[in-house]
This record gives sequence, C-alpha cells and structure tokens, in this order.
Amino acid sequence: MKPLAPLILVAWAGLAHAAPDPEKLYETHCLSCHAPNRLGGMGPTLLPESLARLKKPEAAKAIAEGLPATQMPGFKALLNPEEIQALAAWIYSPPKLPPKWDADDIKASHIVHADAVNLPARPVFKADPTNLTLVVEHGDHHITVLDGDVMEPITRFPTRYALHGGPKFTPDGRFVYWASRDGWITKFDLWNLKVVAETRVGINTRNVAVSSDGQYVMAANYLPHTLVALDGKDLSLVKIIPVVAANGKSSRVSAVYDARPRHSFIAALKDIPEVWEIPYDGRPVYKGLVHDHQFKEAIPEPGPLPVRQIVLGDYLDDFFFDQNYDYLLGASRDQPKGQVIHLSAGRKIADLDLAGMPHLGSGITWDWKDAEGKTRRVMASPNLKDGLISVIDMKTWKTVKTLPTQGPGFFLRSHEASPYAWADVFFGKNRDVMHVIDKQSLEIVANLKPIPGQTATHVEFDRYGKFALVSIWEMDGALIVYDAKTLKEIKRLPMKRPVGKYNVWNKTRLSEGTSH
Ligand code: DHE
Repeated sequence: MKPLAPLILVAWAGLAHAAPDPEKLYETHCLSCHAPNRLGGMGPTLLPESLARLKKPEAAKAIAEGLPATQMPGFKALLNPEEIQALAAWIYSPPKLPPKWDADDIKASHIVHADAVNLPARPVFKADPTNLTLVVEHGDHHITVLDGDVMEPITRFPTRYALHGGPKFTPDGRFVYWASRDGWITKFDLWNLKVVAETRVGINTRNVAVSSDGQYVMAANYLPHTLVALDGKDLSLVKIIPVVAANGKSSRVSAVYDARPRHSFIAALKDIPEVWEIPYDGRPVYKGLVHDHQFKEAIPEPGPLPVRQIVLGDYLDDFFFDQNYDYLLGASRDQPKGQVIHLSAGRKIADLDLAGMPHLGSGITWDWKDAEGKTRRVMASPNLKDGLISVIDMKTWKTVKTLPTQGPGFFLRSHEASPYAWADVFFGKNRDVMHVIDKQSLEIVANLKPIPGQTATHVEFDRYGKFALVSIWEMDGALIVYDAKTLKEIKRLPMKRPVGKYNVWNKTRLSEGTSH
C-alpha cells in the first residue's frame, strides 16, 4: 500500500497542471464547422487576419456562450474556462500550413441553386422593384428587403457570416451580388427573392464589383493576394489575377470598383504603390503601359480582363471617383495624404489638403454656389480620426471648408432631391448624434439624436429622396425612417445591428449622394 500513495499524487498533480491542448480541442469541437486549417466552412474563418476585428475576450465569450441567431453553440458545458481561454488564444496564432485558396478550392465551393435558375423576369411582389432597399443586418447576419414607397419589409432572409462592402446590382436592378468577409460571393434574384448561386473566392475578402454589362463579378481579397473574376450568370470562375507589383512584391486588395463610363474595374491595393485598371470590354492593355498613348507597339496582354498597372509615388487604398470616373481621389489609411489621380493619364495631378484621416470612400458630390454666386462642383468627405468634414472643390482641388463635427464619422450621404447631407458621428461619446448639413451654407442645421446612447450611422434615401433611413447600430437596434424634408421621425423598424442600406434606383443610377 505504502508506495502507491505518492504515485497517485504525482499522477493527479500532473493531470491538474496539464495545460489544455487547443489544437486537439479544435479538432474535437470546432473542425466540423470551421474546417481543417481554420479556413472556415459553415462557420467563419478563424485565422488572425480574419479575426482582426474581434477582440479576444469576445472570442472567448462566443466559444463559451455561442452566438445568438447563428449555428454557433455555446461550449461552456463541455469545456472548462481554462480550455476556452486556450482555444480563444490559439485561433489568433498563425496556422502551421500557410493558408491557400486556389482555383480548385474556388471551383469545389461553387453552388448553383437549380430552383432559382431561369425564373420569370417579373417580380413576385407588388412593390416598385426600382425602389426596393436592402438592409444588411450584422447582428444575426440577415438581409431585409424593404418596399421603398411605404418602408415596409417584403422579406428577411439569412446571409453568410459578416457581409462587408455594398451589395452591387445589375443595371436592371434584378440581380444583386454581395461578399462576406470570409470569401463567399452570393448572387440573389431580387425579383424572385431567391439565392441563385454562391462561390467562395478567398479566405479574407473585402468586396465585390459588377461590370456594367453584367458579364463579370470581380472580388477583392486580402487573403490570398488575388482578384477573382466570376461569371455574372452563375458565379463560375473566369480568372484568378494574382496581385503582384512590377517589383515582385504581392499585395492585399483593399477594394475593387466598377468604373462604369470607362468599362473597367479599378482596384485599390494595400501594400504596393499602384492602382490597377482592368478593362472588361475587350480593349487591349499593353504590357508596361503607364500612359494610354505609350507602348502601342508592345504586345497586348493575352486573355480576358488584362491588367493596366498604374504605378504611383505613394500608397493609396481608400478611393473616391468623380461622377465620370475621370479622376480618382485617393488616400492611404497609413499615410492619410490625399491625392488626385487622372486615370487616363495614369498619374497624380494634385495633392489634397486634408487633415486627420479622411474617409474618401464615403464621400459625396453636389453643386455648391460660392459667395459670388458661382456654381462649383464640390466633394465632401468624413474623417475617421478627427471630428471634421472636408469640402473640396472638384476643379481646383482646394479645400473650401473644414466643418467641425461632434466626433470622427464614418458615412456621409445625400440625394439629388435633398438640400441636406447627413453625417454620422461614429466614434466617441457622441456616437448617437446624426448631423444634418445644409449643402449650400455648408453649416450643420440640425443634430438628431434618434436614441440617446446608441450608435446612429449610415443614411440611405429612397428613390425620390423623400425618406432618409438611419441605422441604429446595436444588437436590438432599429431602422429609423425620417421625412427627409421636415427631419421628423416617421417610423421605427426593429432590426438586429443594421448597418448599410442600398436602394436599387440610387445605386443603379449612380446617384451623386451615395456610393457606387
Ligand atoms: Fe467598410 C464599404 C473599407 C470597416 C461597413 N468599407 C467599404 C468599402 C471599403 C471599406 C473599401 C467600399 C467597398 C464597397 O462598398 O464595395 N471598412 C473598410 C475598412 O478598411 C475598415 C475601416 C476596416 C475593415 O476592417 O475593413 C472598414 N466597414 C467597416 C466597419 O466597421 C463597418 C461599419 C461594419 C462592417 O461591415 O464591418 C463597415 N463598409 C461598411 C459598409 C459599406 C462599407 C456598410 C458600404 C457602404 C455603402 O453605402 O456603400
């Protein structure tokens, strides 16, 4: 009997101190949904790049308690607190194998829903299809489709996890495409209210753009460093474009845009000082081309969707375009100095005088009468770091006004029919305030506070500019419908952390008051 006691003690002590093995725990409890190598499947990708926006304590809470209105269950009955902490810490570490997502992975992920193909080209509802508004609800990953005439929901359906960037419509407004942060691109038939197809293009994706002829859908990836072109009909793979600079360095793609009048996609690149233009109308691009008139004798790039690499002196990854897409106004989040690039010339033509960290991507334009009564085209941009809005003359590129606000903002929106621009105060103690700015006096004329203490953000208008919709960005949030003229609240629709809203007419007609 005597020698046994210390042995048992040693074994017990060993067990009590054995650190949890997070990799094993992942295999047992997480792998079936989040996939081998943490690349994501039914559940989202669990790699440092894709978790950058989730704080570690929140990850531990999600593991313990699950996530409401998703397939993610709570594990606190199965795992002890130490195991949960170990697992939460481990998913923020780099994976053993470098993550890959290539043509085979993209093709294998492709899903076409047979019941949504070849449906009649007429809406299954009575509402005006050109005045529908999509609301992306982040709280439980849903989209609500609103009838824009009466601001009533027509339908609400689940989406992939964490959509980002604006959904993009075909020119007739029938089909719409969107991207999830973990790489899923979805095509939705808005007249038949059905998902048509889905393809996973990457591991960490930024957004999508749709060519103005509806032929291509282009997706921008952070991981891998690629642009991926899909067929607009069924989202089958057309081309993977590796994003590599002239000097061999590869880059994340911040976003991709459709430059409709130019019949090309424009890509913003995070890690290299280049802007890429990718024509989709079949016109050739000559290797080494910097200016349109040069290198005409050179050999054109073969195949569809050739790349024109515009080499710049600085990094630019946040873009705004003038309405004709002749000019690109760009800034970088790391060196937030604004610049104007003439796209056809392929070079910088002016510097912008902007303080803080302008959010050019959220800019809008309108005609403004100056003190002498001269009409000038101006562009206004919110600021992610400072409480101010910059108003820039689109001819001289000079700042005509810096308007102080109650804190840094994210989105600025207006409509041709409205005398006002609406600007949120997304960050800080005044995040519940929505400024209403007179587009002529360039002064704030109202400070709305829809729900004290709750973040008010992102405004979108209906087709006619009659209603202004404000998101209350909280789990039990709401969409607040204002009369855009009187600024009086008309109604509240309860929603789960609603963020962006997208009106078919305003987006397909390139309204100057919204993003495209
Ligand atoms: Fe966005 C659009 C970049 C964080 C909500 N966001 C865009 C676009 C870019 C961009 C380049 C334009 C693409 C498009 O519309 O197709 N966003 C970034 C960032 O770099 C940033 C600061 C950090 C990041 O991690 O990505 C960022 N964005 C956010 C958020 O935190 C928001 C509020 C919530 C979310 O979705 O994660 C957010 N971004 C949006 C929305 C749009 C958007 C709603 C589309 C606006 C529109 O009206 O078109």
